[in-house]
Amino acid sequence: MKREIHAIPAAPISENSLCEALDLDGYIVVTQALDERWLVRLRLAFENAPVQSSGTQHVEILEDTPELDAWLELAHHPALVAAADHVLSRPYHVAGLHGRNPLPGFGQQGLHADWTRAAGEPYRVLTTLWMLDDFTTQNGATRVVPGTHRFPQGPSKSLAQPLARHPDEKIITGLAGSVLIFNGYLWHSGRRNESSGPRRAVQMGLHRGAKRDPSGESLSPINHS
Ligand SMILES: O=C(O)CCC(=O)C(=O)O
Repeated sequence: MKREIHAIPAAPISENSLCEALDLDGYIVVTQALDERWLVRLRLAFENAPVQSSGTQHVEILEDTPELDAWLELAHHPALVAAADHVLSRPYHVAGLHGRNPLPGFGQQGLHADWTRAAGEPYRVLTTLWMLDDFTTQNGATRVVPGTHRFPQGPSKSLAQPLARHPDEKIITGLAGSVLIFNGYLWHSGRRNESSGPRRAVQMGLHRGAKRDPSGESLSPINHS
């Protein structure tokens, strides 16, 4: 079947810069990764999800999710493929895919890494957040601590408290259609949505290695409420 790619091809970042940023900082934001048509298709799953008035909305992606192809196609996005080839090396596979929308007043998480690493182990996890709304300081844009993907451990217990702040943390803002791609060992977290609107994102994780279980690996390592 022919794939429909709606990425805007004028990539604002070269593959070299993307790889350098992933090595040095552990993350990269690719702007204009998705065009409006792709965004509209992805948002439909949020619109069809059960209504929720508090907490963080998690949208499960199932066979009958509207515009499922638009979700699955993200794994083939050129920016993601370049990042995954660099950080994970082939083969790798999608190990978690859902929609995430911290509702107004909710969404603050403690700093965490998505995976822990044994000494000398290669990087195993790449996490992506595809912005379906503009990510702003007000609506709970993700925070990251650059360079922490190189640390063997995740944040200390005290730093992992939701209200704790790291002196070097950076808030990743971006326009809808951007994607934040980061090494799964990077310390990061969602933030409280202080706006009155949504902050919808596709959260997709890739894991090093071939997919073992056709029904999909456990999503638990990449899920934090
Ligand atoms: O949505 C975000 O900003 C980050 C979410 C996250 O880090 C998580 O769910 O583990």
